Amino acid sequence: MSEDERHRSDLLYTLMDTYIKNDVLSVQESIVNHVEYTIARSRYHFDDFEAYQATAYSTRDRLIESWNDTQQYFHDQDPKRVYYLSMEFLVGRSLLNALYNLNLKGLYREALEQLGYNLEIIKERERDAALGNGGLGRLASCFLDSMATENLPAWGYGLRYQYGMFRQTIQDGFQRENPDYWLTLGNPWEIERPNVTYPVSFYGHVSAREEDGRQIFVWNPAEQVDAVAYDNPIPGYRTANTINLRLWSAKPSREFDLESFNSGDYVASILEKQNAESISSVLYPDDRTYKGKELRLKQQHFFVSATLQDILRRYTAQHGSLENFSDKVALQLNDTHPTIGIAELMRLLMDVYKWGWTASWEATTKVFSFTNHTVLPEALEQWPVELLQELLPRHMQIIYDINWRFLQELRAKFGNDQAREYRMSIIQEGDEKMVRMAHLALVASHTVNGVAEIHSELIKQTIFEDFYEMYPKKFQNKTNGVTPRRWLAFCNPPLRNLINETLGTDAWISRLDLLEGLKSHADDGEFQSRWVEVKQLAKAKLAAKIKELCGVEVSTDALFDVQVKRIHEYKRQVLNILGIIHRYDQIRNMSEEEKADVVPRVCIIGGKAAPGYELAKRIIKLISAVSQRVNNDPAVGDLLKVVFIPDYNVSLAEVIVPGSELSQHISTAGTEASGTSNMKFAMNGCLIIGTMDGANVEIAEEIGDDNIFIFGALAHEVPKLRTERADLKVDDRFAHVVRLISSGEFGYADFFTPIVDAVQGSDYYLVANDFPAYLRAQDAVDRTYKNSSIWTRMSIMSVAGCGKFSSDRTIRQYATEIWGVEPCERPRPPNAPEGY
Ligand code: GL9
Repeated sequence: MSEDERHRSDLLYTLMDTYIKNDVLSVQESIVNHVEYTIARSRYHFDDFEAYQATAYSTRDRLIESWNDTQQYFHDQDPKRVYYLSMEFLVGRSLLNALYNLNLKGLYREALEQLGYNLEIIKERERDAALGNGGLGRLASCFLDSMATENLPAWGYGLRYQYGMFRQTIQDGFQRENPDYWLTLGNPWEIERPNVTYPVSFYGHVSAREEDGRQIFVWNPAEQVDAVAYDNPIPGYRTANTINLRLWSAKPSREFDLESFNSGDYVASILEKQNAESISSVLYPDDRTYKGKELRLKQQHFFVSATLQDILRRYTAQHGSLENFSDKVALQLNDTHPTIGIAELMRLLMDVYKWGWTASWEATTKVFSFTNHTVLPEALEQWPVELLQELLPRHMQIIYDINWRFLQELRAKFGNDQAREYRMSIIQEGDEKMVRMAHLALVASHTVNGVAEIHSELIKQTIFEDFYEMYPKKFQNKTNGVTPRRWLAFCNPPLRNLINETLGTDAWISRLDLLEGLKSHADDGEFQSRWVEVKQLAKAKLAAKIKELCGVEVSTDALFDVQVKRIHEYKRQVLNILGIIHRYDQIRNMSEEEKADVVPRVCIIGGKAAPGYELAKRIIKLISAVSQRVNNDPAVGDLLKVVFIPDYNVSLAEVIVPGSELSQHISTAGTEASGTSNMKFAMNGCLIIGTMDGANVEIAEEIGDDNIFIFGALAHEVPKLRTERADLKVDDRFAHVVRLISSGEFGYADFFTPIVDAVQGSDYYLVANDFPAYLRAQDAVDRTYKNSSIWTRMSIMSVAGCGKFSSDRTIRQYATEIWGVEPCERPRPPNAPEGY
C-alpha cells in the first residue's frame, strides 16, 4: 500500500465509524434525518405514512451495512453459490420482518413511541409487494428468508414488475380487477443500481461464419433493451448474513438503434424506444395457463438473459475466466418459467465465450436443476416454434440441436420407438409445432423435484413417466415448507410468547423441530386455557378485519372456518359452498330446541380468480350470493355467517391464519401439488379438514391422523371414479343443494348454470362423489368443537408436530441433495452493536 492509499484507507475507516449505532437516540436521529433529508418533509411535522417511510429508510441503512459485508465475505470466501431463478416473489411487507430479523423491533418501537408514533400503526402503511400469483411465488420468498437464515451463499433473481398482482374488489358480488401500481409512493426497500445494466436482445436473424476452422454463429438482433438491477436486501434471522434479491427492470437501450435517430423522425424514435419498459411492467395474473403470449416469452428471456450475464460477469470478474464455473455455481429453475435460460446459457458460452458444444453442454447440464409445481397439464408451458423462431432465432436453433442430440440418446437407449420419440421430443409435432419447455428443462437439468411426497411420486407416473424411465436418478422430492418467522413468530406474537414461556427458549424459531416439546403440555388444563386465550385474541383481530372489509359483525364465540387460496375448480371452493348451503338449509328448518345444539360458524372464504377464468368468477359470485342470503336470514342469526374477504394477499393472510380454527384444503386427491397455507394454518394451531392430497398427507403423518379431519377419495381411486361417475347414485342432500342453486334460491340461477352443470355433468373434480364424506367430516368437526379440551389438544398437537414444515428444513435439503452448497456464515463483527 502506498502512503497515499494508507492515508485514504485510515480516513475512510474513521469516517465510517465502523457501524451505525443502535440505541434509542441514534435510531431517532436516523429516522428524523430521513424525514428531513430523504423524503424532504419537516422534522417538526410528518404524518404516519412519512414516519413509515423514514423508519423504512432507517432500517434499510442497517440492512445495507449487513448486505455489503456479507457480499464482501462471500467474495473473500469464494464458496460455491446458488442462484434461485423465479419469475415470481410474493414478498408482502418488509418493515416488521426486517426489524425482527435484525433483532431491532423493540428498539424501534420505543424510539418511535417517544417521537409520538406507534410502530403497529405505521407498519400498516406499507404496500404489499405482490410480485407473484400465489403459492409458487410465496414459496420463493420463504426460501429466500431460509437461505439467508441458513447462511447460504445464495441470491434470488426475478423481475421488478411495476404492476403487481391485481387488486380485487367485489362489486355487487362480482370480482373486479384493479391495477396494482405499487411503486407510486416509492419503495424504500430497493436499491437502484443504474450502473448494473445489461443489454438484452430480441428478433433479427442468425448468420454463420468460419473462424479458426470452426463454425461461429452470430445473432444480429433487431431489438435491444437494457435490464437495470434493483437490489432488495434479505436479512437472515439472528445471523449477520443479509442476502440479495436482484430484480430486473426494463429500460430503453442506451446504445442500440442510435442510427435510427438520424432517420428524421426523432419523436417517433423516442416513443418507439419507450416501449421497452413494457417488458417488465406487468405480472401475468393467469394462474398456470399461459396462452402463448409473446410478451410473456419476452419477459422470460429478458429475465434470464440479464441474470445469466450478471452471474457470468461476476464469476469472471472474480476468477479471471469461466474455468470451474460449473463446480462453483448452481442454478435453480422455479418451474419452467425460466427454462429459456438453458438455451441462453448455451448461447452465451458458445457464441460469446467461444466454448464448443460439448463443453457448453457439460457445464449447462451441471448447473441447472428444475422444480415442478403442478400436475395440471394446462400448466406445462409450450411456445409455438414460429414465435420462438421469430423472437429468439438463435435460441430456436440451439433448442433444435439439443433435441437432435436428445433423440439420438433416446434411440441408443430404447431403439427405434417412434411413439416414444413423438411423446418425448422437445418439439411437439402437429399443425402448430410447439416447444415443450418442461421437456427442455428435464433434458438439461441434473435434477427435477416435486414439492411434496405424493406429488413427486405422481409426476413419475403421469406427466413425466417417460422421462422417469429414461432418467430415474434425476427425480427427487423436496417437500415444501414455510418460514416460521413470518408465519408464526412475527404474525402471532401471543402464541410466540406462550411457546417461548412453555419451552423456556425461543430457539424453536430457527429450529422448528423443537416445537415437539409442546406435546407433553397438550393435556395440561391450565396450559390449554392459555392456549384458548391466545386463539381468542387472534380471533378478535380477525373479526375486526372482517367488520372493516365486509361490514359483517361476527361473533368470536363461533367456530372460524376458513378457505383462502386462488379460486380454482380443482381446489373445490364449490364443495365448501355446497356444504355451507346444506348447513344453512338444515338450520333454517330446525326447531329452537334443535338450534340450541348447533355449533355456530363463521365461514370465511377469500381468493382471486384469474381475470380470464369465467367459471372461477362465477364461483365468487355464488359465494357472495349465498352470504347475502344467509347473513340476512333472521332464522339463522349467529348460527351461521358467510363472508367473502376481498383482495386476499400476504398481509391479510398474516391476520387470517392466526385467527382461524378450521381451515379447508379439500382439493381432489392428486391435484394439489403441495399447498403451503395448510402448513401455515397448522403451525398456528388451526385444525385442518382436508383430502389426502399434497402436503396434507405428510401433515397428517407428522401431527397424527387423529389430529386432522381427513376425508374423500384417494389419489389412486380418482381415475376409476371419474370413469364410473355416470353410473353412481347421487346423494339426496347433494341433489337438493344443487337444486336450491338452480331453482334461484340465491338469485342469478342462469348465471350459476355452468357451476351446476360442472358438478352434475362429468364432475371431473368429483365434488358429488366426495360430498357425503365431506359432510361426515364436517359433522366430526362440530362434535369435536363442542369438547373444548379435545379440540385444544388437537390444536396443540398440530403446532407441536409442525417442525418438518419449516422452509429451513426444505432449504437444507436442496442445499445438500441438489445444489451441493454449504453455509457461509459471516462472523459477527467484534464490537458490533446490539442486533448486528
Ligand atoms: C403451486 C401448487 O399448486 C401448490 O400446490 C404448491 O404448494 C405451490 C408451491 O410449490 O405451487 N403451483 C402453482 O402453479 N401454483 C401453486 O401454488 N400457483 C400459484 O402460485 C398461483
